[in-house]
Amino acid sequence: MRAWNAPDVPGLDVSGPPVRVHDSSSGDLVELTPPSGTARLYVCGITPYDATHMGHAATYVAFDLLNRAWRSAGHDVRYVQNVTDVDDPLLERATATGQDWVELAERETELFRTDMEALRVLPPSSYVGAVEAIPRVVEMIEGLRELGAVYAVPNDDAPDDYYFSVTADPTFGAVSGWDRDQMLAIFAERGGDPDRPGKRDPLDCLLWQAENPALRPGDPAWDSSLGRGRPGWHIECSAIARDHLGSGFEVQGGGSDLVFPHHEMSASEAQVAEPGTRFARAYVHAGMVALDGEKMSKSKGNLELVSRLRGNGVDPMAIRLALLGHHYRTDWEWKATDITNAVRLLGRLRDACGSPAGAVTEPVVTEVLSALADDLDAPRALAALANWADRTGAGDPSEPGAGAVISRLADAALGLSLT
Ligand code: 5CA
Ligand code: ZN
Repeated sequence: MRAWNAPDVPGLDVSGPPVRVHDSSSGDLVELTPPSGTARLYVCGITPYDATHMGHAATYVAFDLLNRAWRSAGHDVRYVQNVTDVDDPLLERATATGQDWVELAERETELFRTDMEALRVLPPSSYVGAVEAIPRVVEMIEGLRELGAVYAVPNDDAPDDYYFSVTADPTFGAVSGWDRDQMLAIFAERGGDPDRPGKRDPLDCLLWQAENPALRPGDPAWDSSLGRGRPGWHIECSAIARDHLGSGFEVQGGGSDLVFPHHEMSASEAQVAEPGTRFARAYVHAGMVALDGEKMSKSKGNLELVSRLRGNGVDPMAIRLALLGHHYRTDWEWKATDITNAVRLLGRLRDACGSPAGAVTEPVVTEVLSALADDLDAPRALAALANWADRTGAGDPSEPGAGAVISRLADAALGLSLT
């Protein structure tokens, strides 16, 4: 599937330090030096049934910082992102609103591309839809079946569904570190079906859902060796990541709502399919953005949309700046003042960058690159830029051409265009 256009990334005269990020699995900051020089990143993409909200944008901007920090440190980055272009929430929304599910998915994916481009988010090198990945998904399920990790669950008037047996993975639970009670409490809330009769373990997850016109009329289905049906959710990311990145890639990323079951299950499925390997070296999670006290979500409808702000004439760089003002791992509440403050800061930074001379830049470059390499600390990086702008605004003329250095830095490291 087509991604979006890449913004320019200016080269910097200095390299950034090695990058450390917080790994949910170990609970530690980990330094991930890619053995091949190429850092491999998989970030869970959207389910395209509604427009990009500030929570999605915050998550993709967070991983964009990682992409940029790795590049600043001298690595190439292979970045893969999926689009869950067939799944229950998408089909349910299409049915509820009388739209064709393919058109809905295409329209919302296109809006997402436009939003990402406006926010200067670097596109993935491979952007892969669930539908186009079905052959890989079926292949992977068949491989798991040969290894005894798959079983059929019968339906009344339809062919069997297929489930993944979590007990096939001795390390199941290692991504989230959750105990069974925690898992059971959350599983149903996040797409799981602990009470489905015929399952061997309530936590086993769906791999392949058989076509069932009596239960789900009008749902799409594809022919496969597993019968006519469609893929489950977790196997989608597992199969796409393995296909495009191999095993042991550096980072599996997404919002913290994906820690369990999604990242736990995707990792288990991959590790059972290829015994002795690790799916990802680290699992990195962005905090949840809330609105009116609750997680911003398409299903609840408490949203602030990137496209609405843009439509109201807000500079996309102010939106990006507002997101960067919060450390990616904290949960935070979206407020209109985030934008007013960001607009003001953007003006200060742009004014200072437009000055013929400004405060000395070398320590600012070092601080910004160090802050971002230290678990993507964008608020600390912004504080350094704001401080430089204040000193420049106060008439410190120590360095001719300082503004050009700072605007290159802000663009390369933070994706902020200040010109
Ligand atoms: N298609 C799946 C992932 S394979 C999915 O979760 N799609 S999504 O559209 O619901 O979310 C897209 C991304 O945005 C995911 O990484 C998710 O963790 C993140 N996300 C969703 N809501 C929020 C929020 N309120 N705050 C921060 N990130 C969020
Ligand atoms: Zn995913």
